[in-house]
Amino acid sequence: MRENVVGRSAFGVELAETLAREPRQIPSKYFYDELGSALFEAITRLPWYRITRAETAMLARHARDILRPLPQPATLAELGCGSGDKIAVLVGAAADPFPVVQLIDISQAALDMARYRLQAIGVREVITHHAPYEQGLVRAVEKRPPETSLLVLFLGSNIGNFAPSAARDLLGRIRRSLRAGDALLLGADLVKPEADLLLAYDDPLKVTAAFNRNVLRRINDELGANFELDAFSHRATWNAAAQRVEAYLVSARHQHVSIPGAGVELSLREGEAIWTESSYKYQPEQVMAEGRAAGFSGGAQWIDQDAKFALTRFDVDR
Ligand code: AVI
Repeated sequence: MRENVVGRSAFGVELAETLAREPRQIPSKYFYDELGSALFEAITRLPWYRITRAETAMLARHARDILRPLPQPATLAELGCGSGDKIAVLVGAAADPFPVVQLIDISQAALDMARYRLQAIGVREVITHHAPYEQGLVRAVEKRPPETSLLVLFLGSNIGNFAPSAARDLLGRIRRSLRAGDALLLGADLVKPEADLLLAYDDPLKVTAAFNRNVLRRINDELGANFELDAFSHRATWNAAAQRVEAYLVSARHQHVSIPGAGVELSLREGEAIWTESSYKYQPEQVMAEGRAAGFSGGAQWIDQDAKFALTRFDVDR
């Protein structure tokens, strides 16, 4: 059993609790080990998954409008930067240089790659925080240079993987860590036709199925479990009332699984589904309302009507 960022015992303890729920659950944050992150990267290149491409194009197209209200000199901090592609697009398209860029991610490999990318396009100081969002945000605020404004980026519809109350909580924390003149840029996927959502979350190449099943491989690897991966199938459904795509791993037969690192013995029925992810989709005005509820003063919104994706800048009044 390997140690990991989250910590073996924290992973095992949390899994024991979530697998005991009805329906059983595995938190989606555990998707992102090295292989899971690579599979997610592959998903972002699928023709049916449009979030990443749409958002990157919008960042390039609207960079100057997005950045214009920020008092100079401005700095950036991205929560969950991944490979740094998107922040690099924003930096590359900006009229003014950024003296400092801060990157927050739970993957050290992602931070290394993103740092390299930004340094290659001339960012003088790149500060990385190997941490989850909340902790990384606290550290980034501590490290912000005095006399600069700060734009926090929370992109990729990562907000969509939070239940509404947790999303509200996180937006509130971000707001409270900012001061007058600062801003938040939030990328949120919008409600769209069910057929488009199901193609995005159950793609014909089965990359999303592999991404979902990989969490069982991770549990086998890190917690000594004996999940048989081909005894589980991927299912994605659109829950219109809750405005979310739900992902499940469905047991193909009645089976027993041991997870020693979580102290769990599971007995699964044929057809029993383990809930692994929720991807909430928003209406544009719901995004605006969430920002205001968190204490932001308003801001500006850009929408890709074709991909149905919104970038929203929330301002902190001066
Ligand atoms: C990272 N997150 C915003 C993705 C999403 O769309 O919910 C993860 C993902 N799950 C399946 N495909 C992509």
